Amino acid sequence: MDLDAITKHSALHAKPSGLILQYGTAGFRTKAEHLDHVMFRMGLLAVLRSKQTKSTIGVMVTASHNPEEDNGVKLVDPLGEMLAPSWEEHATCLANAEEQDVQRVLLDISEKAAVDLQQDAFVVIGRDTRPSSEKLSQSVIDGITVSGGQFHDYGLLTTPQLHYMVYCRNTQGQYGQATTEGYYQKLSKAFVELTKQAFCSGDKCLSLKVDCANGIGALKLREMKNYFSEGLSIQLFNVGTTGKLNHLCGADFVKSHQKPPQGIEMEPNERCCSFDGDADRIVYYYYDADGHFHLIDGDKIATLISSFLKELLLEIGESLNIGVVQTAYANGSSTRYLEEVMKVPVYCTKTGVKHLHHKAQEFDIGIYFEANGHGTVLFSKTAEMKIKQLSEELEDKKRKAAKMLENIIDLFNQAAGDAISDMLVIEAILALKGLTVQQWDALYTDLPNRQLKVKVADRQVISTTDAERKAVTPPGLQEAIDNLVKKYKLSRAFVRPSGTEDIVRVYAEADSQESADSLAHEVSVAVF
Ligand code: NG1
Ligand code: ZN
Repeated sequence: MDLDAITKHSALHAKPSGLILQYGTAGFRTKAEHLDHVMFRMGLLAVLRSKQTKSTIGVMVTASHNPEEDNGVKLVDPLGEMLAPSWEEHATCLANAEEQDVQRVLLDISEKAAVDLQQDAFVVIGRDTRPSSEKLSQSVIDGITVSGGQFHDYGLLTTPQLHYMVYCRNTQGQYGQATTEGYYQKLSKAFVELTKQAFCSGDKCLSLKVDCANGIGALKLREMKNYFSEGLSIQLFNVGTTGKLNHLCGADFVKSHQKPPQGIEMEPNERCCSFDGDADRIVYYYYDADGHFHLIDGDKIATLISSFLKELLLEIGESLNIGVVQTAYANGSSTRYLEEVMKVPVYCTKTGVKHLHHKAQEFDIGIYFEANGHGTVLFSKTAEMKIKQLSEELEDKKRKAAKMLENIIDLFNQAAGDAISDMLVIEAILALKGLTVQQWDALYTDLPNRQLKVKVADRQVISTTDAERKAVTPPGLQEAIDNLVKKYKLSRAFVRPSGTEDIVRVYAEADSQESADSLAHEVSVAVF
């Protein structure tokens, strides 16, 4: 590494003085104009991580569901996973180093992480459709090239596609071809195979309206549509030609406002879904005949998928262990339904997919979803091999079930939560089971809930334990929350500092919407 060249280039991507940023739940995220130095430095860091792991590393330029003016960056580790926690710290140190310290911090990281600087480095880059993303990804490339790394720039990609590319490249093509073409082929082949069995294929039960949040999902879904044109009819809305990214639309808007996005025409009982700005989240919804809006969030998606997988496992007579992983934001009704009715073990982790993903890896089949619609299903190597073997050995109905499981494995993105892949799984399950959106929704009734954001001077004064369900500091806060919760029926509430915004999040649920609203409000006052 030519440290002098790095110093010279670094000056061209100068850090605004006094700016301190943290590698948070989903990397760095803030106003786009403050990110040039972070991008350059993440190019440098990706090279070090690649040298250390002797693998391809990914860099994704996106701020997901944040407003269009924001941007962000995260690194993707060799198996398509989120960056390891110790490297998140290195990322924060490097991003915040003053200009004259960049060289020293780089050498420090190399030493601490035992990076062999002679090793080759390869980095792949993807970006979302934000106006600022192209220039920012050029700064990442500048960081990579000046530190002697090789790179491939995929240009516009959904976040989960970039995760997929990294995974493919580090498993020598075993997982799939590391191209968008390879991604489309893998998923569409699995989808077409799976839905061949569906008794209602071809008619209107396989038609869906998709709100693309005016983001990258529109471009990619449009490309992909050609691969399964006969199996599923998709109509795209909010495709980015007129509207602003994530503005009054997208999965985050629909989930947090509990209302439909603008820019979509919905008929009663019609199945609709929304992606977020980088297409790693999905939620479903519909209007009933009385004009009531029904949201089907990540919890209900996890439930549908769990029940389908459990049925298939029963059919093939194999006792692979299933676990469902949620966060504190999971609706209490979903947890109860999964545990008591479906009898599947449920685990709660801290917010942020890296925590859920990690926990899900403990099972043969780990199903994880955040309530906001971010999730996927992971299959262990043992489970995958067993299912493959059974699909060759078994006969008739059992063989059919094993084949379905094989296709489901291919259809789920094993590297990250993926709106396109999840959508295809859900559509396939609904078709195979002959379920309408209303029947799916009726699995259980969500407890009324409310999420609020509270602006405080320093959100870090709040620390939590028990997978963020209990506040440890400031003193007295948890007692105050406990006392408020006692006033309502079927109630629960918690607070935690956001990892992506400078706010504290308040969550409350109770037996009625009024109660949930007023509990959330009272807890906000206790926080403030
Ligand atoms: P924060 O801001 O830490 O609550 C939000 C979401 C997470 C996750 C990340 C990353 C909620 C309550 N929080 O995190 O689930 O998706 O963004 O995008 O939805
Ligand atoms: Zn996202």
